[in-house]
Amino acid sequence: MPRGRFLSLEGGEGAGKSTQARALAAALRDRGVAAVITREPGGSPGAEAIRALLLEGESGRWSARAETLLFAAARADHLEKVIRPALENGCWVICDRFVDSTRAYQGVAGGVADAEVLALHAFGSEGLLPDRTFLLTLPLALGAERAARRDRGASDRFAARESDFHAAVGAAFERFAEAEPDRFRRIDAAQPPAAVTAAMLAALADWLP
Ligand code: T5A
Repeated sequence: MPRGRFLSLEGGEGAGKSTQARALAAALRDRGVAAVITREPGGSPGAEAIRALLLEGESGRWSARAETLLFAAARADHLEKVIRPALENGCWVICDRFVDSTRAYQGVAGGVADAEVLALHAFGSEGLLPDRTFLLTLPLALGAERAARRDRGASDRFAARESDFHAAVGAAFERFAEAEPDRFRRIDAAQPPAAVTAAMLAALADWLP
């Protein structure tokens, strides 16, 4: 059984990652590819319990270092219980956020060194990286507007942060994409949903049956 492909979707708040994870999975299944959708933080029962700790409560509930440890622990469980078994069964895994989110949010925007984030990833998740990462790009204001419309004013600990924080996150993702052009594909997420999905499929053409 050939190993499945591991795809991650990254980007700022409201970029459309969850919408596109669903649409991409449906498009892959239409092409006969077995695809599993999952998300971070969360994706396994243990990691979903950690998700609640991370997303609920006061914005200053955890330091960036404590958050980094919690995300790494959640990811280790998610990888062991869900992602690796699916890949070994030949399924493609579409993950809504992965370690690049920790590098951007806790790392660049939160002040934790990238080397420390990656060292924890090496320990917790054996350093596994996605085979391909789609960076969904759109202006911050448009993402915030989409998320606000969806959430009707309610926001979690991260979405509630200042616009400077979100600008730092966006700039960090851009730098990661520039540094790893083999893994990353930038996708214009300001387009209508079907056009975004088509762009991702085009960026997978080399692997599609
Ligand atoms: N986090 C996460 C870290 O700090 N470190 C980490 O290591 C990890 C893994 C997770 C939070 O945790 C932080 C980052 C996050 O702040 P979450 O609740 O899981 O939070 O949510 P997010 O991943 O942030 O997802 P978002 O809330 O930003 O939304 P999505 O998934 O990007 O967007 P989506 O698909 O829900 O779409 C938003 C709205 O826009 C519409 C949708 O219908 C929806 O209403 N929409 C579009 N409208 C017009 N055109 C399009 N192309 C559209 N696509 C979607």
